[in-house]
Amino acid sequence: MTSINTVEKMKKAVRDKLKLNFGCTVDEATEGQMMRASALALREIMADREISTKRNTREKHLRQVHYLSMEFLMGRSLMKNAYNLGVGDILTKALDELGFHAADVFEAEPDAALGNGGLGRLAACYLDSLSTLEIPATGYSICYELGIFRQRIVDGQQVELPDDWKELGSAWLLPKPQESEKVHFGGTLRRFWDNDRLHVVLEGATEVMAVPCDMEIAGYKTNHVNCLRLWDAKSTTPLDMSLFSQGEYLRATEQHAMAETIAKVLYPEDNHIEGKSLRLKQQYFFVSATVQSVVRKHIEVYGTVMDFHKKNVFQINDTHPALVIPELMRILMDDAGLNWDEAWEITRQSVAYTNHTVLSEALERWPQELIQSLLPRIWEIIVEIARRYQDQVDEFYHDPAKTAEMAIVWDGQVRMANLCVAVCMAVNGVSALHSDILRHDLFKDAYGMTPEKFQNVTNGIDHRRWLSEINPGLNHLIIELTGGDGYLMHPLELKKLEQFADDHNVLDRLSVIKLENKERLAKHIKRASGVVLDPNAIFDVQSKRLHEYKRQLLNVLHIIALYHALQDDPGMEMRPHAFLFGAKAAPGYAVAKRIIRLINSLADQVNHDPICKDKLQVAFLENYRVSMAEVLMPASEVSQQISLAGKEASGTGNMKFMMNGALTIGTLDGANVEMHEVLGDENMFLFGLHADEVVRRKAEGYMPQMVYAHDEKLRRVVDQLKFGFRDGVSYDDLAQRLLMSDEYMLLEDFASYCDAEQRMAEAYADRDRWNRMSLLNIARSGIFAADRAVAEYADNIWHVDHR
Ligand code: 26Q
Repeated sequence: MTSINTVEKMKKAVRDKLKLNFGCTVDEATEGQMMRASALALREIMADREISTKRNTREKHLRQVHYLSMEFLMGRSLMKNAYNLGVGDILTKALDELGFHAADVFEAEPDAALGNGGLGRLAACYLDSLSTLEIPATGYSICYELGIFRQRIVDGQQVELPDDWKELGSAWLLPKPQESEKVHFGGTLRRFWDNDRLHVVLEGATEVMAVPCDMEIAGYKTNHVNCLRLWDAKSTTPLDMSLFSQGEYLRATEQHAMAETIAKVLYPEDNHIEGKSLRLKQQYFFVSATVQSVVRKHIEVYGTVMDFHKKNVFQINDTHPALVIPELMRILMDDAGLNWDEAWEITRQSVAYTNHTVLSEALERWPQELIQSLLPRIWEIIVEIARRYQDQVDEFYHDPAKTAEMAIVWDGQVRMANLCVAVCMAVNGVSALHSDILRHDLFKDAYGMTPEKFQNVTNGIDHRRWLSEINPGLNHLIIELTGGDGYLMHPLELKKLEQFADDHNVLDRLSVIKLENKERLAKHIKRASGVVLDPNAIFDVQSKRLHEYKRQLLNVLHIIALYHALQDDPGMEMRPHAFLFGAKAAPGYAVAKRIIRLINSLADQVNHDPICKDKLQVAFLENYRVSMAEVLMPASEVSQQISLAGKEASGTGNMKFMMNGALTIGTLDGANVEMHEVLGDENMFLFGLHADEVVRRKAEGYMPQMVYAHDEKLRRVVDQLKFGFRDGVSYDDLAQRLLMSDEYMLLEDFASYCDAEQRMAEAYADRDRWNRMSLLNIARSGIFAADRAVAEYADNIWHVDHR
C-alpha cells in the first residue's frame, strides 16, 4: 500500500510525478503542472484503494449501484480529494514548502463542468456520499470534450465561449481502452431460427467505440473508493481509402463523423428540451456502453445473468438515461438468450427512476421515426413494452382518456417519463412537495395503479464540500462549539449549535466569520470584474440557472422599486444593500438572455447614480460555476429562492446558502417547504402564493393587467422597464410579457415579495436577532446533507447496506 502521509513524502511524490510526467523540476514547473503532479500523487493513494474496494465487492457478492446521469458537475477535485483522503494539510504544506502558494495551485485546476446545474451537481454530491457511506457504486456519463460554456458578459449581454477543460482537467482521468464497448446506430434487423430460438441481428449499422475514462472518487474517512466512468467516443476503424473500392468508404466516413461528434459537447439546455438527434445518440451511446459493460462484468463473476437484478441496480437520473430499460432487455434477450418474460422480470427489478421536473417543456418526448431509424431494435422493444403496459392500463381503468394519458408511445412520440414510470420498481421526486405533485398531478393515473412505487427522497448536498471545505472559519467554530468534528460524518450533530442561540459572544464570532468571507468574495469579484463591493452591505444573492420560472425578474422588479423609493427620497435611511446575481442562460433561450441584459443595465444605472452611493449596489457575476459558488455561498447573507410555487422540483442551492448561514427569502416551493418545517416562520422570510393557490388562481383566469392596474408602485416599476435605463435599451418586450401572460405570476406575488424584503431588512437591522437566525439556520441544516439522502436511496430503493 502506498502511504503518502507526511509532508516530506508528499513533496517527494509531487517531485517524482513532475519529473516522470512533465520532465521538469519544481523550479521549472508552472502552477498548472504542480496541480497535475499533485493530482497524480493523490491518485497513487486512491488507485490501491479502488482495487481493494472492487475486490471486496466481488468477493462478498455485494449489490452494486449504477448511477446513470447525462451530467456530473464535479467542479474541482484536488482540494476535495486531499480533504477526503485526510491529506489536505499535508498537501498544502508540501506545496508551500516547494515554493508555491497552495491556494494558487488549487486555483489552477479548471472546473470539470460536465453539467448544467442542479441535476448535475446533485449527481456529483451523491458520488461523494456513496463512497463515504461505503456503498459499491459507479457513476456513468459521457466524457464531453466541452463542458458547459464559459460565459462572458460583453456590453451587458451573454456571450458563450467553449469550455475546453480536458487540457488540464484530464489529470484525474484514467483511460481504460481494454474495457471499450461497441455501440451501434442505424442498420437493419434480420431474424433467423437457430437451435429452436429466434435470433435477431443488426446489420449494416454504424459502429462507435466507447472508451471508458475513469475518475476515482474517494470517500471521507474510509478506504472505500468508487469511480465515475466517463465514456469517450472513438471511431472503430481508421479512415482507410482502400475501403472505397469495397463500397465501404461512405460508411467508414459516417462512423468517423459520428464518433467525432458524440462526445463533443454537453447540451447547455436545462429544463428545456429540443429533440435533436445528436442528443439521442449521446443518450444511447453512454447507456448502451454502460449496460454492456455492467452485464459483461456480472457474467464474469457469476457466470449467468439470471440473478442480475439481485446484484445490480440502475438509478436513472431524470429520463435522459431511460434507454437503459430497452437496452437491458435487448442484451438479456438478444445476447444472453433469455425470453421476454425472463428478461422483463430482471429488467423491472433492476431500474429505478428519479424525476427532477414537472415543467411540460422539460419532459422528454422523442419523435418515433427518430428512434425507429436510429435504434431499430430498441424501437421494437419499446413498442412491445408499450403494448403490454397499455393492456394493463386498459384492464385496470377501462378509460380511454387514461390510456391516452399514460401511453408510452402516442401520437408519433415516445414519452420517456411514462416509460420509466411503467417499468421502474421505484419512482421518486426530490422534495416532499414535488413528490406529492408527481403522485397527485403529473403521474396521478400511474399512482392510482401502482401507489407502492412512488417515493420521496428530498435532495441533499455534500456538506463536507459545501460547508467544511469552503468555509474554514465556520468549520472551526462548529468543531469548537460541538466538541469535535463529529458533524462531518453525522451532519445532524449540527443541532448542537442551537444551545448557543443566545450566546452573544458566539453570535458575534459568527458575524465576524461572515464578514471575513464577504471581504474574500469582494476581493475575488474586484479581481475578476473590477466591481467594488462594500463588505458592510447586505449580501443578497440569487445564483442559479436563468429561467423564467425561477423569477430572477421578480428580484429585478423589487430592486427597481427600491431605486424608485430612493429617487423619491434621496435622504432615505437604509442599510447598504448589494444585490448579486450569478446565472447562465441557455444559448437559445432569448428571454433568459434579455433578463441577463436587463440585470446588467440596471446594475449600470444603480452603480453610477450618486443617490445610490453607500445604499444600493447591483452586480452580475460573470460565469457562475461550482468554483465561484464555493466563494459565494460562505459570503452570502440573503438567499433568494423565489420560484413560482410548484415549479422548482427541489433546489439545492437553497441548502448550500442555509448551511453557510444565509437567511432565505422564498416561496413555499421545492425543498423550501422542508426548510420551513425545521425553521418555522420566524427563521425565514416566506412570501407568495402556495402551490395549490397557484393552480386555483390560474383556473379562475389570472389577469396580470388587473394587478398592474391596482398597484401604483408596481405600475411605475413595469413602466420603467419600457423606458429602460441610462444605456438607452428598452425592455418593453419583458414588460409586455408580464402584462400579457405573466406565466409565472410575478405581478401577483410582487407585493408580497416586497413585504418579505422589508421584513428581511428590518431583521437585518437587529444584529443579534439576525445572527441568532443565521445560527439556527446552520444548526438545522443537517437534514439537507447528501449522506442522509443517499442513505434513504440505499434503504428504501436500492436495498443495499451502508455505514
Ligand atoms: C434534456 C434533453 C435535451 C437537452 C437537455 C435536457 C436537460 C438537461 C438538463 C433537461 C434538464 C436538465 C436539468 C434539470 C435540472 O437541473 N433540474 C433540477 O434538478 C435539481 C436536482 O434535483 C433540482 O433541485 C432542481 O429543482 C431542478 O430544476
